Amino acid sequence: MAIAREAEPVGSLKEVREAGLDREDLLTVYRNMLVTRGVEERGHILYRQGKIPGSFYTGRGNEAGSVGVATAMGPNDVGTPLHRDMGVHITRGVEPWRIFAQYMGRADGPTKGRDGNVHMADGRLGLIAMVSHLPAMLPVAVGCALAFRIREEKRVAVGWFGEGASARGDCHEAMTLAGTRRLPMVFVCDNNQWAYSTPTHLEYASETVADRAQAYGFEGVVVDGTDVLAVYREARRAIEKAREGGGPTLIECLTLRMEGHAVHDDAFYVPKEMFEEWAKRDPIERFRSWLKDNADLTDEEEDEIALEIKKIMNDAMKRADDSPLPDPSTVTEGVYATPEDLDTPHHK
Ligand SMILES: Cc1ncc(C[n+]2csc(CCOP(=O)(O)OP(=O)(O)O)c2C)c(N)n1
Ligand SMILES: [Mg+2]
Repeated sequence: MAIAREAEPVGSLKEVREAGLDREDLLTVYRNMLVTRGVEERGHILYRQGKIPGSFYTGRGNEAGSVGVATAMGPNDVGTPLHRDMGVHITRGVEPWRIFAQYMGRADGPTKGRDGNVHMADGRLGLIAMVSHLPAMLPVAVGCALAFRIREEKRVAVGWFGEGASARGDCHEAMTLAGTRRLPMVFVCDNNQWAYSTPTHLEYASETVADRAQAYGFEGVVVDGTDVLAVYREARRAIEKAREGGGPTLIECLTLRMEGHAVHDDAFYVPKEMFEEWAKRDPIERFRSWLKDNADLTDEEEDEIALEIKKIMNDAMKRADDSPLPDPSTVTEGVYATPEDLDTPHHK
């Protein structure tokens, strides 16, 4: 039997209000999920057009996990999102055209054309860009949490990791330090049931990843990663608990990776039935029907939002395409931070 708590689904609008979201917030969450998917769907088009150098990664199926957690973060909190967490960038306010520019290696992407992939973040929005080595960003996030503790700031660090990456030593080190020092840290496991072609039973021997939290001295919770409201509620609880000195939480968001590991992988090793089963639990479809049943989302409103997103995507694609490739003479710029780069609320 699992040790970690299993999160309850969020039922009514009343419960959602108690968790801190009004109707306008709910529609913002819905928009952010649609933009997240829209960006990645357009990314596929750019890839097929030969406009994306290198590979292309998406987080299809993880829109609720990424948007739900980011919605619960405070403005001065810090996060280290990974390759399945586009929704974090979108929710924190990265404009879609800058992501398309990033995909295409253009000068207006967050890395100013230094990288054509998801190793990106806008530091002004409290996000730190990932490196490929997984889960190397967890110790970085824990370091932020330690800094907040030392400076006596009421801020929280959120670190993401995959269930496959949880097998590595840096995950253990990060959780040990966060647990022993009771740091203001929230660990979010994007458990999409595959680490490339490795299934979960070959990744960890416990029933859930969140079961490990108890051994590190903090709470573990498993949440349905296709239910954006349940994710939000658990993330908010964990973040506010950490802010008030209650120590870390490990939230495991259970989903299925709905595409290959990256665009070069057709996921032939994932049973067809598994895709069919999880397709019925599409996070955006689930939230849309919840909004209709519980928050009076009308057909007109839905069409209006869909049109709005389509326009954002079209304008963003065009604006990104107009962005130039970086000037080679600037290649050494951005290697080290300037005093101006560090003059943000997140670096104070
Ligand atoms: C230390 C390290 N080893 C191997 C890799 C190659 N690699 C990239 S993604 C990946 C699978 C990761 O699986 P998981 O942590 O479950 O994340 P997911 O991609 O499923 O979101 C691997 C093995 C890497 N990036 N870093
Ligand atoms: Mg995985």
